Amino acid sequence: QKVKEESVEFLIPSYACQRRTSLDNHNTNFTDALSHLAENAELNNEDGRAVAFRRAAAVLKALPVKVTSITQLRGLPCLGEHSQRVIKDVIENGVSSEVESTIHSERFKALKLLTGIFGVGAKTADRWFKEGIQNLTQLANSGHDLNRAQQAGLEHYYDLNQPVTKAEAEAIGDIVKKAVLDVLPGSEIILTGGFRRGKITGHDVDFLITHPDEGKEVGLVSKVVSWLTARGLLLYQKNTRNSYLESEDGPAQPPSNMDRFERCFSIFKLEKKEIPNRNWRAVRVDLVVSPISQFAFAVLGWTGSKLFERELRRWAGQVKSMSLSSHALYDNKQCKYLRATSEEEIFTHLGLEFIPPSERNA
Ligand code: 8DG
Ligand code: MN
Ligand code: MN
Repeated sequence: QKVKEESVEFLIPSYACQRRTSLDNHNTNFTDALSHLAENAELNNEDGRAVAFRRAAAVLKALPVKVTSITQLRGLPCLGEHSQRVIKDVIENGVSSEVESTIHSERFKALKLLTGIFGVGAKTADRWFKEGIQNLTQLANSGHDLNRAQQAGLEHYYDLNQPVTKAEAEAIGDIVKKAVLDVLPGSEIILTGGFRRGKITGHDVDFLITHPDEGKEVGLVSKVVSWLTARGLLLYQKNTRNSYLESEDGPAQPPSNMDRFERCFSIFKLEKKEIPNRNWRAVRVDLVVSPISQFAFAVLGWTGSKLFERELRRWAGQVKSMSLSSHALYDNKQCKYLRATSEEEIFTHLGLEFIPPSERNA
């Protein structure tokens, strides 16, 4: 499958995990349009449609040139009729009328605003919208009982919708690292998520923690959370303990793509001297602890992008008859787990060329 640019042809394989996608996107006009439609589909709980738009956008992100003519798209994978129509509209008119009417609709605007509250998903937002709630004031006046996460989300709405910078992520990293080493010397901590892929801002900060002696890491999340709480550094935290169990006859299948690591979804209080009157801002932080034996899988699973992860699992299942999770890789033909101590080894098991984190921005 090829795209023609003058006499040059580029090979674009169909799974996002088979190709390199840097942050250098030459087709933002198209990928933004398709991402809006994907987002709209997600808000409508139309998962299949959403993934189709995400895959189409990812193909355009991987192209080394800016698309200027529909004929360049011939032979490219993952571009369905609907996506092609949107791209054609953007080429011919600068914008897609479908995208424009979608993002300016009351429904889209309200659902986006409401799901922008930490703790509020598409289903909740849709229920509220149907009750006539379209903004934060209406929500606050509605008399709805908000759960603890949503209360914190509403309280820190502004901060949590401000991008987190790399410098802020590193500042939080220094503090969390201190906490981790204080409660369990010898632990290792790495920054995962978008920052590991080279993004300069993010919606949160993702940390993965382990310890070289298997088993020592058990209970680490709660100890780190206590350390941070004692110093007034957490505005909210929800702790989940490890619930992953390898069974004899195959990998434990977590529901959807949620893994079962010991983890904490938190809102961090980051000191910022330059913010007047307050001297701090709120930042979403995810802490995940993995046993060393699963660490390579955890690193791969928490580095993203979300679509890249999804494509890795689809490749594993459809092409290799394997099940990949953030805990393990299981070969359904050989009926055994395939061990790995590095991301490179996992790609090799999967029969894929190694794609470094900075090229996983699908
Ligand atoms: P951003 O924060 O900069 O906006 O982007 P990101 O870092 O890529 O997104 P993210 O929402 O923070 O997710 C980071 C990675 O973590 C992504 O690949 C998906 C993965 N992830 C979750 N939740 C879970 C989960 O419950 N299990 C597993 N295995 N991965 C998860 O976000
Ligand atoms: Mn993130
Ligand atoms: Mn995250």
